[in-house]
Amino acid sequence: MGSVENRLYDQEIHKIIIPEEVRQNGKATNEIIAEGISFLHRDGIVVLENAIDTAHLDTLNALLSKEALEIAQDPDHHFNFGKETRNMDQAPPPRKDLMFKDVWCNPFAAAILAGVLGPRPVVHYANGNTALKATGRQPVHSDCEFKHPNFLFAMVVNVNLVDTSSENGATEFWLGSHHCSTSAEHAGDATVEEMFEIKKEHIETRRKHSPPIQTTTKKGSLIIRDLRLWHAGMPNKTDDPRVMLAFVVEPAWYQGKGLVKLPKSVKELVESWDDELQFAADWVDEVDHKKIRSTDTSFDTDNIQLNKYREELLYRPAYIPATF
Ligand SMILES: O=C(O)CCC(=O)C(=O)O
Ligand SMILES: [Fe+2]
Repeated sequence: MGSVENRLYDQEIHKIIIPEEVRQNGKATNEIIAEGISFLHRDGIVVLENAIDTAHLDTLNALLSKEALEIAQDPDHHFNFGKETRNMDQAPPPRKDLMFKDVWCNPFAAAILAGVLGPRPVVHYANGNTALKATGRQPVHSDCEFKHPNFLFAMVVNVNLVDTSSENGATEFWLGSHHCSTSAEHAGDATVEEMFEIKKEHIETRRKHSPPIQTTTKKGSLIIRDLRLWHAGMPNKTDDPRVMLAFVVEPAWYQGKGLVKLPKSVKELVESWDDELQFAADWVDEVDHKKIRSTDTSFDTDNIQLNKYREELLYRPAYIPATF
């Protein structure tokens, strides 16, 4: 076998198609769980197709694509990686009639997540990324801007409310990059952006054998990815906002710092999902979802032992060579 750099790997994002009767039944089979876990470990990403009732997504999209234009006018609103990418935070409304279980606590995603993170994983973040018409793209980054452990500790569930393709800004993913993604590969700490971005030399080395992929997804799909996976928001060339919800789920033992701001009016509903996914929530009287900011949260841990051994757990052991 030649060296990694002499070969081009023709990678694809693995898709699991949930049969319609299984989706309606809402119970993950061991086959779905095994396939999901396996490809998540291998590639750091997997897509579940036909996992969500598309009528739920249509309802959310009708509301959120309208709100997107309003939010974009707010001069204080946060755009990810600069205003020219036109990629902004946009959270789902935490309203009982709009908190569809197959979106907020998808049973197939929950079962796979329990398989990789341990029982009753915890949701620490519920927000979204909306790509408005733009020409600029995001830099390649991972969503871990802090000194994170060199093992799997958080997963993102992305739910696009529409079909996606390179036309409307489907996310670019770097398959397998979670295997070589430690804090050392990040560009620096001079700016917040640098803390997220991956060093150019590592990106170019990896591009030679495993170039990035911008896959198409059908409405009704959800994407699960390792928080360490390299990726980038891409320009939406159309006039319709591409709204993509994002939930970050962490192991119960990790004791993540992040809290989802939720109104007390949905406490009973959310707690009824406890056996599948728990929510680390800040229960308040009222939530304006249009003001939720990704910069107000952290995917870091409060676990005393993980903090005690943080420096030791940051990097791969010296006997495992770094390959990008
Ligand atoms: O919107 C996307 O496709 C990805 C956005 C993203 O990765 C980010 O803002 O961190
Ligand atoms: Fe990101």
